[in-house]
Amino acid sequence: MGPPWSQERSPEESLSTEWSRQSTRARWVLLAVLLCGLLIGCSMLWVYIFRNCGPWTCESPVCMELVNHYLASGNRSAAPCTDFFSFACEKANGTSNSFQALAEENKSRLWKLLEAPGSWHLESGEEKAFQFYNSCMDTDAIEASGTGPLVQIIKELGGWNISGNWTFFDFNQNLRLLMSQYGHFPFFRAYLHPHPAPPHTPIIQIDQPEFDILLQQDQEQKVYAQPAYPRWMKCVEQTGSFFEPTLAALFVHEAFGPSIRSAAMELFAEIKDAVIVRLKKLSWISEETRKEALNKLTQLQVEMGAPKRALKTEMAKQEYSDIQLGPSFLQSFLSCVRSLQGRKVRSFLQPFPYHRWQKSPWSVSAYYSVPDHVVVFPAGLLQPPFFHPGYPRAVNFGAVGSIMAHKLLHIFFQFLLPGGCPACDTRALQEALLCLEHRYAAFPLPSMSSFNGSHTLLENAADIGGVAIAFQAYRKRITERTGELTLPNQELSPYQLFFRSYAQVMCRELISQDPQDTHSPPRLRVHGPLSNSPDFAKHFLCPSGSLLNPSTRCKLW
Ligand SMILES: *[C@@H]1O[C@H](CO)[C@@H](O)[C@H](O)[C@H]1NC(C)=O
Ligand SMILES: *[C@@H]1O[C@H](CO)[C@@H](O)[C@H](O)[C@H]1NC(C)=O
Ligand SMILES: *[C@@H]1O[C@H](CO)[C@@H](O)[C@H](O)[C@H]1NC(C)=O
Ligand SMILES: *[C@@H]1O[C@H](CO)[C@@H](O)[C@H](O)[C@H]1NC(C)=O
Ligand SMILES: *[C@@H]1O[C@H](CO)[C@@H](O)[C@H](O)[C@H]1NC(C)=O
Ligand SMILES: CC(=O)N[C@H]1CO[C@H](CO)[C@@H](O)[C@@H]1O
Repeated sequence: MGPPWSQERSPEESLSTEWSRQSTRARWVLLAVLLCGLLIGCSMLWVYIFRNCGPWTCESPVCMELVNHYLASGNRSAAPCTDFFSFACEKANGTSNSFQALAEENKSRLWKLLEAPGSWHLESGEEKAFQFYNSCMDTDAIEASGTGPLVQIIKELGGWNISGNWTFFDFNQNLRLLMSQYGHFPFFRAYLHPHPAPPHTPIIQIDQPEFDILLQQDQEQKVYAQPAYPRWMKCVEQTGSFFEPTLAALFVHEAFGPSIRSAAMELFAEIKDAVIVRLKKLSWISEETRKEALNKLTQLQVEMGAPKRALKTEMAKQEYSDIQLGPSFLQSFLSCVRSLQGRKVRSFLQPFPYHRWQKSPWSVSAYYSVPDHVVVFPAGLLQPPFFHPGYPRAVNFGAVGSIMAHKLLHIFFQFLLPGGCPACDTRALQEALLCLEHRYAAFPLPSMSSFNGSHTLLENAADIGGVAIAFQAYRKRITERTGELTLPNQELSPYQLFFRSYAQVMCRELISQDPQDTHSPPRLRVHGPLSNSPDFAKHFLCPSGSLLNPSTRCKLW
């Protein structure tokens, strides 16, 4: 008896089994060959598609608008490896100014909202914003009321002999009137604001009036010095400052919906991760400082788009109950001044919010607040042509991603200062910083001899790190998820588009450099970081030794 698994077979049986076994094997081989062929064919087709058709171009309306914007800015005959700034920013009749354009565009967005209140369900408080705006725009009525409203105020303040009666004025009485009713402090300046350090107790600061420089007004006048500054812009700005909660809510509703906000938060998270990766690889930092830096990064708060109160429209109702509009525009204006002043004072009596925004949600400047340890990205910045969820990712990472990374690096400025990190490898750090200084000093700046680069080292460091980190985040994103898009009619690969959109943000004509400006002139803010990026040189095929592909690079981040 054999083992149970051995069975006797007849010769025929055994023959047919042998044949069927052979034919099965042949079938398997055939199938394998077919599968292999199919696989090879598919992958060849895939490669072919990718080489010839991919990446897909984005032809949606937002992308086409961006393409037009890019085509209108930049000189495509300029050589990217020697003059990327002209390549991206210079056009036949001057240099485009991205931030100014964005700021103006978004004011015009508020303008449209104020011009067409019909589509809004208005609460009684919000209506006042529109009424104020309309009376500001009604120049005929302002002209028609003549000097009457002004003379009235002059009388109230004791008169002036051109107004007829000149009453002997009571100094204290007048001072009280001026300060309480007109928000004006003739002999000294009094400021009420939170102490810069936690717990931010309100403090009163008294100062002489001579040294009072209205920085904001000064800047705006500079910006609008050449073209006529239209009345609507003045009225939008005034309405914006008196009725900020309402306009903030309208702007957010119009331009910063939940999908934009979540796309911006997602981008921020990826940039922050990339900063952490960099930090872990920094060679000059000591272990203890690295830990401290990582800690700071995890504790950082971010405010995206608008302060939380701007999203709650109910607040606007009571805020303006003390505003009396009319009968003249001047009286409305003064009532608004008083109301705003009262609101500011009252806000100091309330529990402190985590962070008090220093900008309006429609403004275009992001900032990092050292005392509150918070980074703020206003909704006005997260708009086309800097950001849109429907853009190719290269655009969002290159433009707003670089800004986000730049702002995050502000957190580490303290370590770069002399003596800021005694435990670090100070020699390596100083070497990197010196390298940066030399790199920036070597760039030609023909039209601008007055520029002194001694204040710009830290911002240059943040520019260089910002681009490098945003690029790293973008590359990670590209390898993790496919489906990369680029723009039509640009002949730019996604990686090239990344650098193009970074430069676009920096476009600005340099009329005169403020000696106190801590940023480099725009051309340097493009050429400095790009010349330090081996990826830029690689993707634009820059010959080694060309301006933007130097033989050595500074190793700071
Ligand atoms: C564009 O760049 C080319 C090459 O640098 C230059 O010759 C040309 O004048 C530039 N065109 C404009 C409008 O600046
Ligand atoms: C510059 O040219 C563009 C079109 O190329 C035009 O739209 C724009 O108004 C011009 N700007 C000035 C200041 O001439
Ligand atoms: C106004 O008062 C000043 C000084 O009190 C005097 O010199 C001036 O002549 C007066 N002007 C008129 C128009 O009365
Ligand atoms: C000056 O004041 C007197 C009394 O206060 C008043 O009757 C008179 O109308 C005033 N004159 C002018 C020109 O305002
Ligand atoms: C730049 O400014 C620094 C101090 O702010 C000064 O020491 C230096 O001499 C200046 N350099 C030039 C070229 O003006
Ligand atoms: C620069 C720019 O155009 N930004 C946006 C600001 O708001 C307007 C709407 O009026 C948008 O069309 C723009 O894209």
